[in-house]
Amino acid sequence: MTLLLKSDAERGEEWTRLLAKKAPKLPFRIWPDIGDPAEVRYLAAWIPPDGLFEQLPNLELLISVGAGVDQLKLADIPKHLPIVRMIEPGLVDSMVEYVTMSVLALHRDLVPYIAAQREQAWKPLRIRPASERRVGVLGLGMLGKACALKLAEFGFGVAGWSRSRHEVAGIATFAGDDELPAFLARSDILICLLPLTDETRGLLGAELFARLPQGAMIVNAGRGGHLDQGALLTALDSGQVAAAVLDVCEPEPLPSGHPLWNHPAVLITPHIASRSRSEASLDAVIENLRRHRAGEPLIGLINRDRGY
Ligand code: NDP
Ligand code: OXD
Repeated sequence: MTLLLKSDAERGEEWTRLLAKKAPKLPFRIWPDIGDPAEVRYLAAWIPPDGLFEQLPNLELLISVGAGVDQLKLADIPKHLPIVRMIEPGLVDSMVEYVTMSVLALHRDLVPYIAAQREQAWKPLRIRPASERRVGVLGLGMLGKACALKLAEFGFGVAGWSRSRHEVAGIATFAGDDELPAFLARSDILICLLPLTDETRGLLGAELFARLPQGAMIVNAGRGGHLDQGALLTALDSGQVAAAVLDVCEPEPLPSGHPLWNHPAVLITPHIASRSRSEASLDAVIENLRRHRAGEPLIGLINRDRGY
């Protein structure tokens, strides 16, 4: 009943140390040292190497070490294999911090102030109360809902959009493609926390920008593939979009010389909004292994047809 990890060296060292305390009887291997392939029942990975599934005839569970599963080639993963994603509180806390930081930076005019500082210009702008700014969160899942609730505490008018209808106290909720235009029309700051799927790829494009209020601002902490980067540059140049905070881009890293790097209205971070924390993610893995053995529902089980 071996657990095999395919990840970076840092996570490998931490899991080895923590498993010795938390689950000393669980056989644990770090790829490429897989031992007897027939013994491997559980695989935890970000991107499984090509051909690994064919090598592991008795694999029973695939665990994504991140919250997203878009990095997996779902079509190449044996159909019978359940896939779970990482659900742990640290991932949520870090994303709430990042999104709060970004929204406050945009709301409090940090982008023009950075530009003014470069010119040694002292240019105070009117402080706009949070109650005069409407924030929209694309995606009301584990991350989007927590961010929406935190932002509401500042007094922003917060709304969220999801595929199915949600009810969240203090948040205006919109569901499905039919309600997207109304949601966008009231989003002065738009945050993307959607999973990347066939349906959401390229959603942050020219058509969506045109539906936002003039001078809206964007935070993309989902995936680079959600954003049409060329359309963003056009919208920034026309003033339809006033500023953007991008934690993700396509490709990553953004190629040197790309016009987004030096755009005065764009803040870029290197996909650091959140990351699963070793101890809590290992606890989540151990709990899912227990559930799997006991035949109980798995936490974070993805629906392959939806792609998230
Ligand atoms: P969840 O699966 O919990 O939530 C996804 C949300 O998106 C749900 O509300 C879902 O609707 C909604 N959604 C999905 N597809 C559509 C659609 N076609 N139309 C409308 N709504 C849709 O995901 P998480 O909140 O855990 O994570 C979201 C994403 O954040 C991850 O997939 C990953 O890409 C990204 N991420 C980025 C990180 C970073 O560091 N930048 C770190 C971690 C995650 P419904 O509720 O109806 O199902
Ligand atoms: C994730 C990520 O999905 O790191 O966890 O982006």
